[in-house]
Amino acid sequence: MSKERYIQAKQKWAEKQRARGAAARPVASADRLPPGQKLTAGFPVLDLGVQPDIPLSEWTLTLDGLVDNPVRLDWSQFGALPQVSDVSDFHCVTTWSKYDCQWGGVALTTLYELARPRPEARFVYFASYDGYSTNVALERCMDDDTLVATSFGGAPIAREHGGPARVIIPKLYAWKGAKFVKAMTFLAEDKLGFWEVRGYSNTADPWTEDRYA
Ligand SMILES: Nc1nc2c(c(=O)[nH]1)N[C@H]1C(S)=C(S)[C@@H](COP(=O)(O)O)O[C@H]1N2
Ligand SMILES: [Mo]
Repeated sequence: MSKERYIQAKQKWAEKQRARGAAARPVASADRLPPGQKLTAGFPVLDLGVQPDIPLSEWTLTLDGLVDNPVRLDWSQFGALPQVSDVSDFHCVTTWSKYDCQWGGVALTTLYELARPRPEARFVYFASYDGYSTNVALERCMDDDTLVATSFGGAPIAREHGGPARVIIPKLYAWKGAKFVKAMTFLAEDKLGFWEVRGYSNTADPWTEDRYA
């Protein structure tokens, strides 16, 4: 990934956090409902039929692959990293969208900085406690609205929505955001995740209705 993109993302984060001040104010995206989507007031649950129960004392997040500093963070180490909050819209490929989701957690750029991926790392593969996986190009997820979230609406993320921690990548269809996230592996070559091997688009852009491969 280019240094420039990474620096850009961090700068945008700083601007957002500064603009927001102590009380989090919603910062909505300029374009709202992507083509073919319907707004929902609720919050549907999509999973593989398993909602793993992970006690915080057993939770870890592993950052590995092509990195100079592989780490396994426990809950308190994760909580000691700089925390950010962000408000974003959520688009599921099954055509529902939810506006103004207020997420709190650690920016992906912070985890990137900690693990120090080597220059040849261009993809990240997310693995979850329920056996789910998904993959994203670093160019698409090292951005100012992308985080490993541990809170939603100011409260810990409910188990059904992927707690203790889930990935949020607002600009991609929501299957690219792993609930119950357990590991992020940095790779030189792309490796398809659970839905990607089952016919869903690898790029997953809601704005171009990039739903299926
Ligand atoms: N671990 C895991 N993450 C997952 C999924 C899953 O089944 N398991 N489903 C994905 C899909 S298809 C969507 S739309 C969102 C749903 O998040 P929600 O259940 O909080 O609405 O999580 C994504 N991340
Ligand atoms: Mo989805």
